Amino acid sequence: MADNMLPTINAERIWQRHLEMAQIGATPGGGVHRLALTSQDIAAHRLLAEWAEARGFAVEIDAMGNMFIRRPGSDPALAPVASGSHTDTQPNGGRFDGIFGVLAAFEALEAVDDAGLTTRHPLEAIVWNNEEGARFVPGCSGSAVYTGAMALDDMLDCRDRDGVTMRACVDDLRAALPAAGVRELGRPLAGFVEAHIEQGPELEANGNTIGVVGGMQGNRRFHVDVTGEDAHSGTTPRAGRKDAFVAATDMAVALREVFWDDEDVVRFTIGQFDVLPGAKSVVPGKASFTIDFRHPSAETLQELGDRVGPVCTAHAGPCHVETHEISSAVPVDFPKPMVSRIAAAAERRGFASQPIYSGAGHDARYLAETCPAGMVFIPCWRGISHNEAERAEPSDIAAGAQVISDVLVELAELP
Ligand code: HGY
Ligand code: MN
Ligand code: MN
Repeated sequence: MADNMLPTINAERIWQRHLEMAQIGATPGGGVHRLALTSQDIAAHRLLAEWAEARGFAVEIDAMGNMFIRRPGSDPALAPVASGSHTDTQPNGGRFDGIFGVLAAFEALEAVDDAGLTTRHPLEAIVWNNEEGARFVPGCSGSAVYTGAMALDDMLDCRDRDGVTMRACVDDLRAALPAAGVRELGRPLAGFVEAHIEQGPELEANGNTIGVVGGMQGNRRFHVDVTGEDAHSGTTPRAGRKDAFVAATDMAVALREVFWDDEDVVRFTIGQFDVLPGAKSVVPGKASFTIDFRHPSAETLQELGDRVGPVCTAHAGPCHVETHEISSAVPVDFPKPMVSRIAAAAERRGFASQPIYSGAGHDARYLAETCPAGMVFIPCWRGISHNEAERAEPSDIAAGAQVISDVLVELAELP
């Protein structure tokens, strides 16, 4: 298709849609609190579905709560070409993480529709359920169940901290969108590209607009439970204590040393740390914490990750410790033809671009196991993300959406 035939996205429209979406779950600090399939997240799905219905696009939901918005192609027998990301956020998330990829995908469908273009393959904009894993652990369960990397019933049986199941939340989503069709789980896609803010400083530092993502590092996540004995803080001698906080902090300090590398490539984070009963005059009998470990090397992930259990046991003292591996994902490289296609699309549009590697995890990781997949990054202010101060510029959002639209249109013409 001649370059001048490629539809042009509407920069103002996609920016206004970001501002509208940012109202759903808006926090006083300027961020967004929209945990997976809470009423706020369901409201975001409903708003998107309203926009889709106004366009005459079909809306479907699968058994894992993933939502698919489709613009038909000339050959309905062909698998859809898709783009998308997630609407759920971290507890104090930003206004662009995830939602930019969803709105870039939707804008691509709208630009093609405005241009009156008939594509061979259907085009789809997808909202993957529970990417962040802030409410239901593990994250990316929507895309992982879609691709078969995680089991549907296991993920539907997951409970949040209040004991609510994912299954009940998917039912709530379907009840909120009664007009949505039922999508069978795992229907193949002919290709998938995801747009996302970089969540790192590289593009901004280099003055580039588009990051052509070559791959994504792997991860291993653990939950560590330490059991000691509640005791009176005034009468219990140190020698007689089974202080779970002391044991857990000894473990954390020891783990930080094990995961310390001078090259600063290892990403080791203890993001949740709970102490019970949490009373100032009670020696804690329970402590638990999470480990989020990431690295680009599968061997290092294996070697260092396997040390979590033994290190925790060695520092348990008089307490008992159990380490559970919550989830793991190997590093992924996107197929070269897709990476080149994205780079060429950015080049044709004259966007300053560079190759880049993703430190963050994304749904495209799982899609890459089932179809040609790739990612497009845009800069975010100082690389800040998972933070209410997260910020992206309208011009970069428009550029990212334009590359997504161009790539989707090209893919939709392939046999
Ligand atoms: O944690 C991640 O990498 C993603 O932002 N959920
Ligand atoms: Mn994200
Ligand atoms: Mn995120």
